[in-house]
Amino acid sequence: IRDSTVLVTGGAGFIGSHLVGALAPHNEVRVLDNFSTGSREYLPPAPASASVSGSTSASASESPATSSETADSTTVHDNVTVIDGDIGDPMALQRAARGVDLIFHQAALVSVSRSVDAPRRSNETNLDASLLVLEQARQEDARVVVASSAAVYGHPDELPISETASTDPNSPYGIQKLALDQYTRRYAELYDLPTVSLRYFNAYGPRQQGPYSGVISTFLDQARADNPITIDGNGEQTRDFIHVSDIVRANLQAATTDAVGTAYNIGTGERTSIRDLAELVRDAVGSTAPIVHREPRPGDIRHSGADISKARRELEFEAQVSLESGIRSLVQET
Ligand code: UD2
Repeated sequence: IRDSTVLVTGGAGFIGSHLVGALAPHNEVRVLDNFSTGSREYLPPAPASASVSGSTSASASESPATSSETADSTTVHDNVTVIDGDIGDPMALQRAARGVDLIFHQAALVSVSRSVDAPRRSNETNLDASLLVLEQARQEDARVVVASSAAVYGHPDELPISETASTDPNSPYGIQKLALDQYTRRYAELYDLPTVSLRYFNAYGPRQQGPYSGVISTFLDQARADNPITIDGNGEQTRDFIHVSDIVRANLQAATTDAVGTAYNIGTGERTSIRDLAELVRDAVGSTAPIVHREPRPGDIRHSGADISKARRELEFEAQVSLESGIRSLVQET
């Protein structure tokens, strides 16, 4: 997409920041992030002569600078304005969304286990505040692309999992994403808003960090430190791992598609066992770390893999990065 004014909620986070990087060259981008897990370092760097705060841009951007700069918003790049605030704060959200054509809603509390420990707290962000984002999109008459999750399916009743499989989430996180996913769909119908919901399978790539970061970054850290690679259970469980650059491409497709008002599985269509993954990562690093087995994770989903035919057909999206090359580039670039 080009010459649009775009809001990315969670734009300083793992997936959001990659999306901002792809959008910034050709669009005016707003980032709304509370920096709870995101980082300014993930945002595109300011050109050498640009100011880092205040209202002056060093050079004329493609689209006119319409953002009203205040004390808590900063220009980090000619085309990127950062609002340090919470999606649950209506004032911050309103300011960030003013005049936008398009919203990518990536902000969330992504930890499934935290949602189990504190369901109301995660519901506040993942559902209540997300509903504010949808309402803001309605206000601005903006298209909205929402980050949903394979977590909506819970233990799947079919493989590969199609969008019509039963949805029976087994965590508060999954319940929240399912409710958001359904709101997103119904906003298209009830308010004639172009909305798209993307059900991400297991995302991985640079900047996925922290205690809830996912098995690939955990294994990579372990392999690099020559620490034991910790497989939960027998390692025969499988996942559909999708590289963040493919997730970004799916979002860009969703930004222009006519096939709105619906949810798409965003995966590769390939399943990999955790045991194979451990070996892949160890080999890519050239590590001699031992592989050890722990107790299986309680409530762990056994197998997960996307049926990608709907995304291929209607969204014209297909993942391009194989797990092997995704892991290789992760090892080389980070
Ligand atoms: C993913 C998503 C989650 C939700 C869920 C839906 C991530 C990070 N999380 O959870 O947000 O959408 O899917 O079903 O993408 N494992 C090990 N050793 C480790 C860490 C993990 O064996 O050190 C195993 C773990 O037991 C599981 C698999 O690896 O079988 C994947 O774990 P994960 O936490 O990366 O992601 P998942 O599928 O639980």
